[in-house]
Amino acid sequence: MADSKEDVLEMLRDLAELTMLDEGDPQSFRVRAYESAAQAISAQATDLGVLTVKELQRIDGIGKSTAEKIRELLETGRVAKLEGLRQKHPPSVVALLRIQGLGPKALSRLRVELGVQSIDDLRAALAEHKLRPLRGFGPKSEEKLAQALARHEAQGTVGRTPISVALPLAERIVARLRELPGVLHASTCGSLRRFSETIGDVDIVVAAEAAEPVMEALVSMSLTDRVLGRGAAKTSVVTRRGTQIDLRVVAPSQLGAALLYFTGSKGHNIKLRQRALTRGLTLNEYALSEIEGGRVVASETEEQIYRALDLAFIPPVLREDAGEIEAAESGRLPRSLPAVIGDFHVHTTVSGDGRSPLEEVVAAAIGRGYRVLAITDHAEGTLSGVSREVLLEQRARFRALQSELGDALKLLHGVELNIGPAGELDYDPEFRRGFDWCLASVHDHFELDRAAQTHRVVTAMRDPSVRMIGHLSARMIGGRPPIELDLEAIAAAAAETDTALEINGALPRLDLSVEALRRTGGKGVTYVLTSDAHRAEELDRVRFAALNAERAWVDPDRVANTWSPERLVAWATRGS
Ligand code: DGT
Ligand code: CA
Ligand code: CA
Ligand code: ZN
Repeated sequence: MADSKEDVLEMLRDLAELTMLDEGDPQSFRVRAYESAAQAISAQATDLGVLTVKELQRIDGIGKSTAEKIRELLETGRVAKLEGLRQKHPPSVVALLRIQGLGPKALSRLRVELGVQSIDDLRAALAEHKLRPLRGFGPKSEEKLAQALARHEAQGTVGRTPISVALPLAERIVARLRELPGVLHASTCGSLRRFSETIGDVDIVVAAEAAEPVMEALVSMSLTDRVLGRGAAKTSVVTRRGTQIDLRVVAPSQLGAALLYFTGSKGHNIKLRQRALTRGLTLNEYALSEIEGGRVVASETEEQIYRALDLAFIPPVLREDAGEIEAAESGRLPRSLPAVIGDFHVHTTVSGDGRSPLEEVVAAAIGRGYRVLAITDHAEGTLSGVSREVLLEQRARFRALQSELGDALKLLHGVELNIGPAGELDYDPEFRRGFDWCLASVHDHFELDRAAQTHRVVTAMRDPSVRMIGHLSARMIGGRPPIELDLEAIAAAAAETDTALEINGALPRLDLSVEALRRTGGKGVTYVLTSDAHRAEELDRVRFAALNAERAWVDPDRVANTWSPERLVAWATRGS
């Protein structure tokens, strides 16, 4: 049964996406109606379940037909309109939309005229040059699409679910399973617990006395499309959006062994098992036990198992068989990151796409125990950007707010500048100097070559006002590929100019990536974890930035916003 706001939001987003495919038009009236309804719902604090159609309609941005669909979902767990659209546009077709430059209109023609229903179909059609003869396509756009498909496939995300989709989905399922009677523990395992960028399938481990009711609960969730397989303690289902969920239910006494096994990675597991063998032990998903006689040595918690293997506890994000076992053996695991005490990339309603006013963001930052907060709305060069006047007016409110706050929280009046194709920045040097904190990011011209991209970013770094580069690669996981960059040159310029590189915690971005962090690490670069929040609740995304940093073995001393408040403020303000 559907009972949460998240279900309604997912329904509205699916309706928007599938209607766009159906009508071949991202700007259609209906698509925008669903999108604005989703925005309105996400801002609602009330329990939707108690609202009637009439009351729902009173919410700004929700019309009659959307209100009826929300009631239909809440009462029946299904929406007929959506079911129909899903029949017409299966997940394999929706997946094609993630290819850059393939919009709903072109996609619809490829389906009708060439029968393209999946990435495999598209690859075959391109290989046989079937797009050329189509009116409005031709050899040029055929080649462009072939390149876009190659880039899409090179990201290794085809057939995998981006973490931005998988994590909220898994958290919803886990939250519901936790509420079931008899369930003592439920958590995600596999690549999701290791915080991989993309997920092959979602693994969930539950500890309960009886497996059947837990498996039944998953099968009957409204997000479940079909059951792939079912055993005594294991069930696999596929969601309506095409993501596979593997659920295992284990006895509470075996929870640690199960979590360890199903978290993986496979390489990590194999190394652990070899280590066990040299100690006369065997390790499987039930327990660590003695080979002779079978006495169980440890099984209840992961900590106990690591300890029995003479290892320090290894955090899930490090379990990639990248030297972590050797490091755990000799006490050289990276130190975990201290608490984050400030954020340096945060938007308010002053940005066209910001949703929370300044006061709310500040209150949320104080609630998180922050000591420093830079507010960085968009400069005029971006679509959601604003004029000098608006920023100056914001600065005046800012100074007033600061004097009310006293020493509790140091506010920095900042801005997110746009980096032009040749490294140009918004406004003029003097206006930029008036800010306490400027970050600069790439938001367009993704097609430039490596030398040009590197040049534009390094040029921005050399501007005296720029203290940090935002989402360096501008990638969207599973969508837009990263821009091409010479990371060695970027790291050198960042260290030389003392320009920080952001670790952006928005799940679709996670930018710098783990790979880019590894390649720029150890070169004197300072990193800053940020949320890039567009609403106050999103400040919490900084924890994803921290996980990404830990996954990349980043040295905590290189992460500025985990320093002491004195050191951080002195660095951020250059002592002024
Ligand atoms: P994914 O789903 O492709 O994103 O990656 P994982 O790591 O979630 O892989 P998955 O779902 O196939 O399996 C979940 C965990 O189960 C994996 O991380 C480790 C464990 N596992 C799976 N197959 C094997 C195996 O053949 N040997 C060992 N030792 N462990 C395995
Ligand atoms: Ca998995
Ligand atoms: Ca799996
Ligand atoms: Zn931003």
